Amino acid sequence: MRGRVEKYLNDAVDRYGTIHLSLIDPQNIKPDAAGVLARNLSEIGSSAIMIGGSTVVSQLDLDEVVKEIKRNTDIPAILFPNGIAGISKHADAIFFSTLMNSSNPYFITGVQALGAPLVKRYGLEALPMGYIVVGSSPGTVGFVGQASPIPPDKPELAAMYALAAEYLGMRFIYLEAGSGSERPASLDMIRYVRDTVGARLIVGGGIRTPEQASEIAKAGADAIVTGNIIEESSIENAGRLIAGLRRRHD
Ligand code: 1GP
Repeated sequence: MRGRVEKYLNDAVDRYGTIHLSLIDPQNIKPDAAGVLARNLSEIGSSAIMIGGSTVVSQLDLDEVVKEIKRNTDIPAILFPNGIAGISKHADAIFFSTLMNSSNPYFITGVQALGAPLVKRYGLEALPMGYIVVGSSPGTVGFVGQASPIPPDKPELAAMYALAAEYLGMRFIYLEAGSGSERPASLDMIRYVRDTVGARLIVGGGIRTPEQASEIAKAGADAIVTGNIIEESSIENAGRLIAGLRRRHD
């Protein structure tokens, strides 16, 4: 069943070709600053705010950050949880993910079973996602999630996992190279996955420049996620990146 946020995301992809999603880690920012940042990101054309991080442990901190984001913007606030602490009742939706290539069942179905009743109780829209960790330097997410990252030169393996996720009913596939990764997912891998599945394809991790974003869009991504460039450099950088994506489509 497709809800309001999923329809919004699909409409945005139809309209802009490739959309931009902003990732805010609630551990790296104060609630007030998160609200201002989210407002600015929405003004420069980011389509939604994702909130999460691989090491989030405080649901209280998360709640405050999500509340301020909701107070300051109209674009959807979508949880991008690392576990139970990543669930907030103040958000609009949750990327309800399974870490497809983890070697630990906890990250494949265990934490999902624990979190599902809470998602229901809070009335969060669940966006079913196959989350695939890729590349040679996935960093924290690869370590914490006990993933066997898919090597950049094995695009067919990423496509196999993506296809399995799609057959399992997931409507979103996320190719995750890891926050702050040296390199984003390889273009060959993105193209291979794009040619294999019809699900919405989200690519994130290590994307820093408009040129990289443009190439990734050309390779077939429906959505590009940036986290570090929003937190570390200026918002103008994200603005240039989004403007580049829009120009591609016009
Ligand atoms: C991490 O893919 C996201 O989960 C974003 O990565 O912080 O490198 O932009 P960056």
